[in-house]
Amino acid sequence: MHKQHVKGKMCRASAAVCGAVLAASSWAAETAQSAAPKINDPARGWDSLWHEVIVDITIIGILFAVVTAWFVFTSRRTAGNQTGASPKLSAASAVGWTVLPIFIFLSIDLYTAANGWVLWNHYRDVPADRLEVKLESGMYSWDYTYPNGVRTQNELIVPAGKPVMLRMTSRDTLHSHYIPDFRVKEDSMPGRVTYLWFHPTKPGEHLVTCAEYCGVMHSYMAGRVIVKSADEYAAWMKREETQLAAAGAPAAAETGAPVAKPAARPKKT
Ligand SMILES: [Cu+2]
Repeated sequence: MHKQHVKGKMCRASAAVCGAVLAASSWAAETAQSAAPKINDPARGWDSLWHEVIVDITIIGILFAVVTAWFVFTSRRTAGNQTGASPKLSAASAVGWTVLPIFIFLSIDLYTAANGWVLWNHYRDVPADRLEVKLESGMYSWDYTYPNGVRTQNELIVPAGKPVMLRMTSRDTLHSHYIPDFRVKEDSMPGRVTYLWFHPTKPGEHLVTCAEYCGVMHSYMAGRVIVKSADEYAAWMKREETQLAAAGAPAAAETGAPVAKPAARPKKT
């Protein structure tokens, strides 16, 4: 009995110690995490805003349906020769019936719009630690140039876990680089540099398509984002670099990127 009691005490004591250690380690982990720059992935923000809007309009839709049904039911004609006798509305209640719904629905709209502005800032705020690729679009292909001069066409190969930024321009007409899975779409146009960024987190393949009518072959202007694991990406890039060197291509600095003008830098990077 005594032994059990002592054992119980020890258990409680060690649980307290364990708890303290766990709390300390989670605090340390949180501190380390907050030290690393936080990535505000717009794709997640886009999804939650979309979800919010769907919930809002569903609730509003049900509310309106119920109120309408109630009016239809309570104001129905109950006798064959019955004539309408609507109650007189005072000026105060007329104003109330107008102002209150406006106030409620406008506040919902403004709240959603404010969240939209926050999300827009996330779309424009590119993480400093990123892979930057230049894109020149043209009728009808997507031409990517990596910082070391490696080029690909219609296939953007990127490592998982690193934000990717595209600096885009066009050699002919207006195109729009759209990656539905990452919820990003941005025009590319001649004489101007635009940008977009996304955060691939796991290996996989994603469709790229042109979202701006650019000519008769517009619908064939499809490509892919291929997300590889960091190791596979490094191996692929090494092979490409070797091939580039073997082909005797001049260094990246000489070939220049397809973008001739200095790219407009997004603020806060
Ligand atoms: Cu196009």
